Order: sequence, then structure tokens, then C-alpha cells
Amino acid sequence: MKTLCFATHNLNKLAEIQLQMESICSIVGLKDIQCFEEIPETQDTIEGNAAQKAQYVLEQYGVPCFADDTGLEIDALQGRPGVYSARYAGPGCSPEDNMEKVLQEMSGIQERGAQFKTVLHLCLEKKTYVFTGIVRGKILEHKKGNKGFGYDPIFQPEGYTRTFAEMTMEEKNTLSHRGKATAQLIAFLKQHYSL
Ligand code: ITT
Repeated sequence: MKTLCFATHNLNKLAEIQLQMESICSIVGLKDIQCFEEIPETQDTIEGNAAQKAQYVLEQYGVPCFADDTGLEIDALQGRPGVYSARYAGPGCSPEDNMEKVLQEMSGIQERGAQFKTVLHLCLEKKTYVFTGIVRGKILEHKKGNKGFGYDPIFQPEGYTRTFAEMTMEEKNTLSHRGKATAQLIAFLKQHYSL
């Protein structure tokens, strides 16, 4: 089985992708390649940040890798927090602070439509590949559930009456933004990267 590095410091993301890819290839995180520094994320698009993270790790550590950049895009907020999802409530903020800010901004707004978008950027030696996953849903008025991470307690995917924070990791993976992008990555690797 081949090994690929997933260039993330977010252990929740790492766990989701390791679960989805466990029979496909061995996924290691940044600490496994002794990368402990923060990776620059200075682009103004989700696509740009995913590319920046993956390219940084390939250049600095010389290992084939992929990175994920994810944003919550809320219709009534013109796509915010979007690329600024991680630090929406300011430097050093917690996921609770971010959700609180979103709930406040959405207070009294009827139109609750939103989507999560993940861009996975894969760097294999000299070639790069991009996979995108989107899931539509809505922003609830209150947090629900204690599984998952980030904005999961306030996001309810379309066709469901539970938030991502009320789903197991397996179930979230079958329908989420990251799950969809990862399914494309798996299909690509099976076809083009002898595993
Ligand atoms: P890396 O850059 O190290 O991968 P990160 O947590 O900073 O980790 P992102 O910039 O992609 O990753 O995350 C943007 C924000 O979106 C961050 O606050 C996450 O908690 C949140 N987020 C990402 N994926 C999510 C998901 O599946 N469910 C809920 N929130 C998520």
C-alpha cells in the first residue's frame, strides 16, 4: 500500500479522510513527516489556499501530498465566511466564536441557504490535480449535536433533519463536501497512481 501525506494540522479532517481512504492507501499527517510549523495560507480563494498548502509541503518536505481547503459559504452573507472560515471571528478565535458570529449575523434572516465547499489539491512530483466537493444545506438558528468539528453543529445538509454534528463520521463522509472531494481523489488514485 502506498503512503500519501495529507497536509493538514486539523486532526478532525485527518481522521475523516483516513477513515474514508483506509482500504486505499496509507494517509499520514504533517507530524508524521516532522512538519510542525504553520503552513502559509495567504491566498484569497479556497482553491488558492489548497494549492499553496500542498505545494509548500511538496517543496519543503519532498513528499507526495494533498491539501484541503474548506469554506462555509452562506447565501444571505454573499458567500461569507468562505475563504475566511477558519478565523471568521478574529485571530485566535475558537469554533464556538465563529459559530456565534455566524448565528448573530444570521439572526432574523429567513433565507438560510448555505454550502460547504472543499477543494483538494494533490501534488504528485511535477503534476497537480484538483478535486472539488460541495454540499448544500442550511444554517440553523441554534447549535445541535456534539460530534464533528468546526461549523458542523449549525449546518444541516439538504434532505436531512440532523446536522453534521449529529452524524457519525461514516455517515458524514457519505454526503459531505470533503467526502465527495475525497471520493474523486480515490477514483483518480485507483486509475492513475498504482496503489
Ligand atoms: P488546515 O488548514 O491545517 O487543513 P484548518 O482547520 O485551518 O486546517 P481550513 O482552513 O480548511 O482548515 O478550515 C476552515 C474552517 O472551516 C475551519 O474553521 C474549520 O473548522 C472549518 N471546517 C472545515 N471543514 C469542516 C467541516 O467538515 N465541518 C465543519 N467545519 C469545517
